[in-house]
Amino acid sequence: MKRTTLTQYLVEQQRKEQAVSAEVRLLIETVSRACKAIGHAVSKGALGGVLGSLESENVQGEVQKKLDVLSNEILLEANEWGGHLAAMASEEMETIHRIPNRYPKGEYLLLFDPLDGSSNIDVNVSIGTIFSVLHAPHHASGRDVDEDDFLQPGVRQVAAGYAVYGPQTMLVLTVGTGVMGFTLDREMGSWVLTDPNITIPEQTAEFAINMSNMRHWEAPVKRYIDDCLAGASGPLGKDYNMRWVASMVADVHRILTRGGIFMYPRDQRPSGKKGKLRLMYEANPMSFLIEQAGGAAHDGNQRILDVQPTTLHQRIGVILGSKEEVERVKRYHNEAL
Ligand code: P6P
Repeated sequence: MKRTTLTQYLVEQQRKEQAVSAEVRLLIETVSRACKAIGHAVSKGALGGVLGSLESENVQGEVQKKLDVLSNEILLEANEWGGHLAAMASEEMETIHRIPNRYPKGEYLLLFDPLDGSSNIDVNVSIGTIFSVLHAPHHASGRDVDEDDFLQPGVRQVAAGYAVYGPQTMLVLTVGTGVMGFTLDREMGSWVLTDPNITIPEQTAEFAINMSNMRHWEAPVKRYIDDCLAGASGPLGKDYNMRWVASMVADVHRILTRGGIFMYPRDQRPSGKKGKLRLMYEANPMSFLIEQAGGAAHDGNQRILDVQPTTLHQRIGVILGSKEEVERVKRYHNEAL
């Protein structure tokens, strides 16, 4: 049976729908190759001497895992020379990484969380790479790119996706014309289109949240989870199941595959007032994918993709997934105003 590869899909998107430029096609193919290399390093585990933590901390103040730093380096090195980017930003780097002068510069910006779910690396649970592509606004002006050029609302993303390193290694991608899932054929080394036009069921009976934070939640979140826990005899009239992998890529992949609602809301702790997850390279790419698959993504106040960023590493509350459930949580927030 003829199988469509990532390259063929991107060429068709470039030719038929003008959905991607030649530069974006090259960028996505380069990122997908880097994800293959990251997945290979991850799969070696202890045999590759890459497990465990370093003495260093990242800009988030989180202890860096060896694989975090390795994954970041793989993405930087893969994308520096291609001529498609002006700069990159990463969860693992305090400031932006400009393309060195020895290479040509392009008109796009690449943002990534090189290895999300780090707390799961050493316990062999699925983790992933999240990426987001923006236009570089400075390009036309000829001035040097700076951090402010990255601070664009998520609605301006050109492309977004993730690789999930699990029982299968998959790449899930949108260029604004739907969500496509590719499975890595390890023998051929190619990404094969196995899940075309992924859509999320509007309804669900499965929620994902870290319940140990319950005492810190704001009232609307507590009300919603209480309603879910009340089951069929409660206001929602059905029994709910709960899942929490504590790896955003794995939780979002499950929701794209079978529906559900994912919640990492802001809470009442000083450290949680803005949420835990990062807007630019976690919430925005995942929200783009979720909306392209027919779901919704909200921060408790507004649509995540409409949020105007103010800093590169800012955090945000995240409520995303099956549209009907996200709308319900949004309604509970509005009723609490
Ligand atoms: P908690 C992983 O560290 C991460 O950034 C996301 O991938 C995940 O959804 C969340 O944090 C898990 O957080 O507090 O449950 O460990």
